[in-house]
Amino acid sequence: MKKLNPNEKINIHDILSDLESYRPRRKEWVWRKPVPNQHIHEFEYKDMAESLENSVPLPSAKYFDLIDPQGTSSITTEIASGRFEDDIRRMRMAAWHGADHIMVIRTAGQSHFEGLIEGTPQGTGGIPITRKQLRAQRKALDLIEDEVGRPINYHSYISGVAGPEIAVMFAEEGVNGAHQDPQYNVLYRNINMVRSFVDACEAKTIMTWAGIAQIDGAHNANATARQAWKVMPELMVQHAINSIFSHKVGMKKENICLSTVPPTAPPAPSVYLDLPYAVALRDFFSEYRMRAQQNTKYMEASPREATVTHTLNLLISKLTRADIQSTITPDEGRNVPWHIYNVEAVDTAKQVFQGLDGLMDMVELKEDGPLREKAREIKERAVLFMEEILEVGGYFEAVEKGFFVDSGEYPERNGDGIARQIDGGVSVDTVFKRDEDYFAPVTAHYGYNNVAQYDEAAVSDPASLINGTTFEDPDKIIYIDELDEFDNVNVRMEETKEFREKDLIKPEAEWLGDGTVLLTMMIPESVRVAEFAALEMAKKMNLEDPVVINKEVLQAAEGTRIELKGRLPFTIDKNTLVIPPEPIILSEDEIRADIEAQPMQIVCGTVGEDEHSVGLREIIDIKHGGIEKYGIKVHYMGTSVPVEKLVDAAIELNADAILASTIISHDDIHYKNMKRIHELTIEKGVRDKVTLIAGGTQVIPELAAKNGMDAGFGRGTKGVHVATALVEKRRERRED
Ligand code: Z98
Repeated sequence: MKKLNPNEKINIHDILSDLESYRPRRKEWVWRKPVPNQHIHEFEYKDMAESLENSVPLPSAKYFDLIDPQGTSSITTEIASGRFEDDIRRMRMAAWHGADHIMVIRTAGQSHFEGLIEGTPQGTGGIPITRKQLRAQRKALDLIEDEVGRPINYHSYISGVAGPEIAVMFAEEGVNGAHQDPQYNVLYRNINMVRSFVDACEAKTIMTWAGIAQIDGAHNANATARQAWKVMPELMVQHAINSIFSHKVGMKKENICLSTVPPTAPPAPSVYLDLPYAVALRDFFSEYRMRAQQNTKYMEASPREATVTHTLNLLISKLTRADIQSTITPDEGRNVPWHIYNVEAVDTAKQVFQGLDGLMDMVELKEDGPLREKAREIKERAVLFMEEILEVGGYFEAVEKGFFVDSGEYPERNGDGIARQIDGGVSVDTVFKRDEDYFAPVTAHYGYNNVAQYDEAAVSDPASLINGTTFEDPDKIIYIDELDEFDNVNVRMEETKEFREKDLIKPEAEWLGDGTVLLTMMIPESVRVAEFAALEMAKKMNLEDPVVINKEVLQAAEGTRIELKGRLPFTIDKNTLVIPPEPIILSEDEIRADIEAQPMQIVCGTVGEDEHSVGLREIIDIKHGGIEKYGIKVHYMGTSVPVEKLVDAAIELNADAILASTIISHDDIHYKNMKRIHELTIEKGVRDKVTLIAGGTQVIPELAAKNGMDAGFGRGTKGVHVATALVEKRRERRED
């Protein structure tokens, strides 16, 4: 396949073509490689990983040579628009920002499907996981990982009624990570427990064969419990059950990841509660991997609040350990699926890990006091919980008795746990004992297969009896393209083709061409009035289907912050845009070097009968990032300076340039003054020695040039723009 060009959009048609013969390049999960004590720019980083070949650094990186150090935790982004073809573009953006674990959420209800589905139907809350969808996304990720220069782990969900079938498909299609936990089936999807645990043996064996990293489902108790911080002992029990079960089935401990969430969020004293829990977990499960999920339970629609909670969660990860760091967005709370906030959350994780690099060289967690006492208490409660499970006869009995997701803090019980029956639930009575002569010539199969009675030599490799299964011989995979002629990617792409082929542009939040925009506004009214006023305003702006997605009270009577989404009813044709050439702005280092090599001095003042000084001070004062900071010597002559005086001063000081600030513009006096300065410098024979620059809110650069200036600057000008012009004009004069 042709390599991706960073300046071209990924071609979804290319991805979809010839999928039948596409084979994934690898199966197993790849961890980041730590590079301790790494030199990047002028810094030594203590615990960062290898850098990327291509990435989008943080905005402030422009002050640091555009470096983009990458932490050692794999960073997850969760993507779930419902259309896998749109998700591919999101994966690329997230990868450029530092995500190397791409989790696609599957469509609502798929965990109850009894088998695999084919084709590419549209999903709700996620995408339907199918072979074609997996193959297309893995193919795209293979290109994206080459582009950014780092392996990208692709991930989705195995738990559910069709777990073993999905596990086989994931192994075949190069999926590298998956959630698998029979307790998830039992508690949250009411799938029969016997079936779930039998299936889990098979699914986990297949995952082991393919090197797929596993994430468990314990964190769901956190999200479901009425008070998430009360279920900490139970969470440890759930982790223990799935972890040791997986290990006994054959999975390597380094591929078993515990899905842990800091249980609280502010206004709770969250770190005080969450840190002992994190420590207790890492004490008990030191050989296993930690997947630190962000708190989702207490996530509201405020992006600011979500980001702060995320940052506190990242601090816990840093103070303890996170092999995988998940990122989550406020979009779950406000139903704006997975757009720019995905990328922002990846940046938040990256930024915090960059900022906290080396923290543990300087601080350490106290070995005594409340941290260790609380951690010990959580562990004790967990051990007692596990002992009681054994006392009542085991896990199944404990589930029947409603031990799990009870709102009491163990050993307290409130009797409101999720109770399931051993002989109840979805797919009950679907487990059958294998026949004595059961014969399964397959790879990575759990339990006995009686192959010996047919061929002794094939016992450890039963698939050899059929010249390999689909695992050894992918050509045996039956690839079905589409089954539904209306609900598929081709139909959807036909509907959106003008956005790919015709240079038409619409904003997008969920799907290509959806036209969704987000508006933020402050309405000086109470929350209820503000909400309905905002909706009315959106209608008057011609936004379709406006919905308020976030309301935050500034003060009950004085004002409300409103965020609103709606759809633009029009498109823009790229070819009709008038885009002026991008102004060249020299880097700060280049300007400084030029001034250092040849010092520069200028004279400046507000000319004519004009007492305004603020604008010019913004341009010259070091405090405001003005030209002084580059080492330019500035002779400020004040306000209402006659143009003759300015020119004479320039001659006397042998200045490189005159900066004339002109605010008043009645009768075009500002342009008349410019013309006069230009003529005076000619009369006095210095025009070719001095750069003339005029600035002010009413100055139009083209008209300034017409009136004899070398450059003119209007509203929004910063010191760096003027410094760039001064350096460039002097260079041009030298060349002449
Ligand atoms: C997460 N975004 O953890 P359904 N298996 C396990 C799970 O934890 C989950 C599923 C399957 C969160 C989502 N987890 C929470 C062990 C979901 C999903 O039934 O298709 O939604 O299965 O990443």
